Amino acid sequence: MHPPYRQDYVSISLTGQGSGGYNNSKQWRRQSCWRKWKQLSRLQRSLILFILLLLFICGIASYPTVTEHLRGLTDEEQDTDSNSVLKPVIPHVLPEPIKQDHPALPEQLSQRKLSNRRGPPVLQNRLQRKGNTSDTVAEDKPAGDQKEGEEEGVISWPGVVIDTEQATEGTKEKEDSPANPEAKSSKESEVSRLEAVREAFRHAWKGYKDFAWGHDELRPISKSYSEWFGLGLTLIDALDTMWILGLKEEFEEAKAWVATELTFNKNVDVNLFESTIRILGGLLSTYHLTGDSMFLDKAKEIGSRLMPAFNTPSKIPYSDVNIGKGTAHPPRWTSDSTVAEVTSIQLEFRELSRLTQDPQYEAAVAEVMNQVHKLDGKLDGLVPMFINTNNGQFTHQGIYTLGARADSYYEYLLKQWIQGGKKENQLLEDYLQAIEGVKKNLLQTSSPNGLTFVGEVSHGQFSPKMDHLVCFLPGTLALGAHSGLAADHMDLAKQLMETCYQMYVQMETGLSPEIVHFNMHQGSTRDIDVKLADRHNLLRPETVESLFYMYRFTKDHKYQDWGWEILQNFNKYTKVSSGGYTSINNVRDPEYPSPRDKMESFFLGETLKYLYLLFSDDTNLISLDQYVFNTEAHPLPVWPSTA
Ligand code: DMJ
Repeated sequence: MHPPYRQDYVSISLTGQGSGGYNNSKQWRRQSCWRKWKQLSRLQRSLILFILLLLFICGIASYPTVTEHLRGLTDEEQDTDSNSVLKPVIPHVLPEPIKQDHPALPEQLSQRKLSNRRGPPVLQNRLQRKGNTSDTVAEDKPAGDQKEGEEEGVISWPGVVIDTEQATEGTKEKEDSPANPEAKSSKESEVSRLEAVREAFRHAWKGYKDFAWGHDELRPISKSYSEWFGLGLTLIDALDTMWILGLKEEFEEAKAWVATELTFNKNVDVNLFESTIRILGGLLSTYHLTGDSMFLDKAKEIGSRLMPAFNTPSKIPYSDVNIGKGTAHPPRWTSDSTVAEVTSIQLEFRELSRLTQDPQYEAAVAEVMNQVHKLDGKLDGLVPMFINTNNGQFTHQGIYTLGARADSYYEYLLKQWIQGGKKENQLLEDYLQAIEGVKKNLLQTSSPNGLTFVGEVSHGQFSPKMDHLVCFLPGTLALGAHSGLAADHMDLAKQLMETCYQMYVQMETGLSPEIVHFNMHQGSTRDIDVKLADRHNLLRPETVESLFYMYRFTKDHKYQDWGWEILQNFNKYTKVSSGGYTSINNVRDPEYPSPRDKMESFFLGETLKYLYLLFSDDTNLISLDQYVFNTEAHPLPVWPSTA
């Protein structure tokens, strides 16, 4: 919540004698000032001149400090890497200063209502909004919609107040800027949007710091926390985001916690995939960005503690590892692992081997890729969702999806190929075959507006179901096209990007549900249906992730504008006034979105990071020719060519 805009004035009045009459002529004013000056005593005049001189000198003297502060860490502070054997591939990335050329006027900003326009004009006209927004909405509002004390623009939940007027606090743009980007200069718009993301991050961080410090996840409504692995998951996931956003103070306090409090010598079961992408990935990328070997040491420790997961009959890793005891096991009810999980740990373990010169990490994850490459049971390159850790075969065959349990398998085929310098042909072939498999088996268009979507196949039957998770695909396709693959991948990326955006814009809150179903029948009145159980939003990143890639490669500002709308809606419906953001249960009810009381670590690790990168026009801020993002948005270097 923002206090009302306040401006402080310091005034010096030169009280002159004979200040009786008022004459508005300029000449009179000039003469009058001069007369007043002359009427002052010599001492008074000297004092005033001395103060002016002093102010001038202070201004000059503070200039270097201010610029240094904006630049983030000084060179000496960054260069703490003298102990590490291997250096980062890419010189450390300095947080970019935010150039506040024309900071938005707070009083302008606080007055304006959040503009909540939905959709690109063309499609929005085509879509029949009425039919698109109602049918499957269940009433889950508590009795008495308008709660006591509720004002216009303020959503109240028990124990929480979300101020819808504070959306994108302090940085709102002129009315209708998404539809009218010329309303402000593009530089001005860039600066204010970047600052809005930083503001959102600070707000999320405040909640984490106040109520969940050192724990895994913030529960912002109950002002408490939840523990998953007991490893400060949010803090580690957010490290490189803080670095990239230039939040030096927050970064330093988090770094101090990692250095002094974080211990992996704990009798705790962790999920191999989740701890690899969030913890190992987060530590490795922070090491690369900062050059601080403390992060590499921590990465080595968690990496080696995760290795028991690979001690299985098939060498396909178990899902869970006890990092204190050095034991691993599958989930209690099965000996299967999830295909996406065992094939989306490769970027991190390969990088760990490169940095430590210890091949065991890379060998373990390469074995998994080689086995999956040869397995029967694929559909035109599409993989099933489960794999058995005893015999190394796919199980529960017949279901093919780009959503949960398979998604990042496809992402990591392409990204490993890029990470390794585009030499590993097997990875590329599997990726290209899979994309053809998507086109042949999973791609359809909706009715009435012809949105291209990726459905699922279940035992030969097509289902028009699409997870929000699938929205990583436009970005991955665009990255492939940028990396030299077929240009039609970019065409498909653009179509799917539009669809993912529509998954937001067609909802009453402007936020996507977890899963949608597309209508394919002629005569349908709406393209998108949402089942009652699928209406939640977990603050997921996939759409803004893809928007970032699309903007980087096309420079089409509509992608930034779409991301801007999404950020505003996160601020409007998920921001908790006491600090933090919450996932919500119902994206179709703007009056009662029903908070779930959890801020996932990926909101800080991914969602806000991708939004920041989306709004930045600096293509060197994590260059996509130098870095490849892991599936948790942690940038790892593309390996230097050894040829
Ligand atoms: C993240 O942990 C990763 O992006 C993962 O690949 C998928 N799920 C979440 C975000 O939605």
